[in-house]
Amino acid sequence: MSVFRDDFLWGGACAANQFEGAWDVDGKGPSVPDLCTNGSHTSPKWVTPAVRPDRLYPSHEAIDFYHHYEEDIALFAEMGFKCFRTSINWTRIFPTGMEAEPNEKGLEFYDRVFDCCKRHGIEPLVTISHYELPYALVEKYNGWASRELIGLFMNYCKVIFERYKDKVKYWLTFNEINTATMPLGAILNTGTIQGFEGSTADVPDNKAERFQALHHMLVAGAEAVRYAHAHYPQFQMGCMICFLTSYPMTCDPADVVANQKEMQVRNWFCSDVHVRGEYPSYMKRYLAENGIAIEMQPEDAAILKEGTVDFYTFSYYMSSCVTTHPDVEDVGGNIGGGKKNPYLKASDWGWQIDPIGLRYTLNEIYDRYRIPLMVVENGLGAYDTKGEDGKVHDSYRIDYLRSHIEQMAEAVRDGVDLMGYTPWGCIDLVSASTGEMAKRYGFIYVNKFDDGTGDLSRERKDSFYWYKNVIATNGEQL
Ligand code: BGP
Repeated sequence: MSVFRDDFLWGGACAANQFEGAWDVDGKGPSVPDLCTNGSHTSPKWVTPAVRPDRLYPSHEAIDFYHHYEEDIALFAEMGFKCFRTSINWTRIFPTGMEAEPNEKGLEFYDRVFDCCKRHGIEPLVTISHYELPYALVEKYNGWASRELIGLFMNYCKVIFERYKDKVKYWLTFNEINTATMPLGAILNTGTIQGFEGSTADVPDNKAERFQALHHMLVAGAEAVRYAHAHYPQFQMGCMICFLTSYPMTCDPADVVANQKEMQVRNWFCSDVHVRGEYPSYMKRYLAENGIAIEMQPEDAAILKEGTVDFYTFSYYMSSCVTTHPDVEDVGGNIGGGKKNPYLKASDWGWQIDPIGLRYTLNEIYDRYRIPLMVVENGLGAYDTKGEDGKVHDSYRIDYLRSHIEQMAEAVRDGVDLMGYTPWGCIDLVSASTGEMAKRYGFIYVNKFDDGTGDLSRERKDSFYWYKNVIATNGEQL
């Protein structure tokens, strides 16, 4: 007997800006990633306020899902997907984010995508905003630093809710909203990079501005949930957290508290607001000690309270350690860094692999909130090479996924209410952090390379057949 629910949502996850391509087709406007060049593990991407002819912008063609969606969704269906997590590109619907009327051609594209999912019996799970802020809003408002964005975001939400109300039931507000607690969130999420040109590693950090922008996003997300609940009772509204599990490096109580503080600000703050509907008490001290005074409007408290989510989703790739002791080695990779854990191995990009940490994390989140959970990103970014038979034999990816699913099963045995699992980049796509194609996650290989070449043809990797059997047996055969 499988430990997973009968209606467990097995599937995969992608994001519009990382796989659609067609960046200026059918009226689409530029979003922040369309102005990010390619980079690598060792050389960061650049942001340029205008497209430069001498640079390569990987989102512009990406893997051209825009023109391959039927073929790709058919491949997902062949694997037995029950669920497909994707996002809507805000700039396909409102090219600058500020138009009075939406772009009909953009709306039609997602009609086609969701209809295609439906034909294959695949449930869409839609992220409303996955690192796809209209660049015009950066230019005009310095992104989410301005409260104006709440209204503009709501215009967008109202249009897509009404248009897709019969096609989409599961929605997520902001992808990995909590990256805004870290400097890297300025590019990915808050868009507080007005006028900036240069390496993503050199974006000047303004912490107070970032937390103000994050406040606007939290209010906007809650307002979207509140509006959806009032108008579309059939919708299930979720949040999405980049869960960066960390452990105290030693049993020194000072390390334990340092880690607790890290976990609070990085991981729990945003979801405490999303799930419990108010700022947690520990944030008062953190904000005061960091000289941050968030401007709140009188109506914000009620919006946050009334806009709490129905389910909790998160990405999980890695873990790290926290210490107060000097001279402990940094992990050298990971989203947000951290200290190296001697018990763990790391991916080629230095992300520390920790399947047991997933069981631990699921238990921690479920104990805290008692609402259904879903792992909406997990996976191994790896260099894939083709064997002599011309196929990709990605046993390393299978090992990674198997060990994480085993730990999900343990968490379910522990009593966690787990709704589903959508591993990241189910088809190869552009990396969010480095802009590379070489960092591949997919069950499906795409012939597209970092120099922009490749015929975009799709091929099944070994993991494709393995995952198909995992789904067919509801996770019993791993
Ligand atoms: C998450 C993002 C995704 C995705 C994934 C893998 O943080 O939500 O957009 O890209 O990480 O990261 P990367 O592409 O940098 O390997």
